Amino acid sequence: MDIEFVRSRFIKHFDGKTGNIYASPGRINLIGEHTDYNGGFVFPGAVDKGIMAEMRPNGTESTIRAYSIDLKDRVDFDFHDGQGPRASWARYIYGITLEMEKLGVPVKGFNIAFAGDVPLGAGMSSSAAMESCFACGLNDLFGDNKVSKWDMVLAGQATEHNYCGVNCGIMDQFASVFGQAGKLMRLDCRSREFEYFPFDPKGYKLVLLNSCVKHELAGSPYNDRRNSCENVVKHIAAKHPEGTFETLRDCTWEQLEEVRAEVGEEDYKRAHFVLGEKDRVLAVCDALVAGDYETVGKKMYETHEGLSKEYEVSCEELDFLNDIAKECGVTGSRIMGGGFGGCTINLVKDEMYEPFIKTACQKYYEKYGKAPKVYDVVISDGSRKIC
Ligand code: GAF
Repeated sequence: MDIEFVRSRFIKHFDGKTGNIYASPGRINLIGEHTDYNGGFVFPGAVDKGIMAEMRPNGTESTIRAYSIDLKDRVDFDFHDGQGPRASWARYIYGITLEMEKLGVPVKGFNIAFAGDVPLGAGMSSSAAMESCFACGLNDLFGDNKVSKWDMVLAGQATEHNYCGVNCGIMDQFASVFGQAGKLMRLDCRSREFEYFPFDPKGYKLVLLNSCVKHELAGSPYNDRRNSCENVVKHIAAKHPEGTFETLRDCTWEQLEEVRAEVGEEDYKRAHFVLGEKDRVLAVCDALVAGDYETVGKKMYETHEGLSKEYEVSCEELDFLNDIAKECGVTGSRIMGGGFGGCTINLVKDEMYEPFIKTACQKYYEKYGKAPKVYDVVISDGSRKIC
């Protein structure tokens, strides 16, 4: 992303003065989908696409003057007025400001202009990139950088819950804040312990194919999926008063079978996927350590199948891209992120890369009248101050 471009817009739209520039990335996730809010494991990494913001205190008590460079939209609001702005992009600024204030940061009014190159609605978490970028800026400008990285992750998640209507887990904000170049991270979402995994699969590439079906989690059945999982946990807990059951992480296959009839087939299927996915992430970690990419790929296909048939967060276009990957002999392929549109993530042997991309683009175009967008994955650093 171009620093000079963001700076020129900041200067033009405000009082001619410059501020500080901050950047935060979007993310990929190798495996471990919809496991974060179930206390399971995820395997994300930050990417080289994200959000860049220039920010500067403006001398007011609580007026935010915000400009979205990409949307060419300006919104001014008082973050203490109790309502906040209507524009959905500005609600991320509003929400994170209040959440950082709750953490003790004495935020005052500020000007902000921001732009992004992480594709919107592609399942690469442009929203977490915004939250963590703004949190990083507020922490630096008003908080002496005293707020910890984990608190910024949680502030981003709380922004989604409290101001944007998405009951998400912590994977996206975590990846955006903690990302490191060349490394994926295995996060245990229950204990919040994590480990960096250098990721340089010799002879393979990771590539995303964007179906260009725009995924939108707000108001989507994403929250329903989470409710289904919580319902299953409630039933299992009621049957086992002797145990502690907070999330599906605490539940076994046998316990799930015990409540199958009570919870109904739909909630059963959702939980069944989550238990399988929890195991798959661990299997992929072992396979990566052993350099066994065939197993990594096999697990990715299994995840796709589960997300499509059990969790039901796929769509025709994503299934089509997955089928093409299979036909081409691609090592692994699956829906990435929340689903309902967005990208597939593909683990492809170097020699298969060109023919796969060519075939996928051609066939997708023939069927849907548009080519999927292709993004080569470059694992990059997390939130940071640029200057
Ligand atoms: C979205 C959410 F924001 C994440 O918390 C996670 O649940 C993901 O969907 C699915 O793995 O990106």
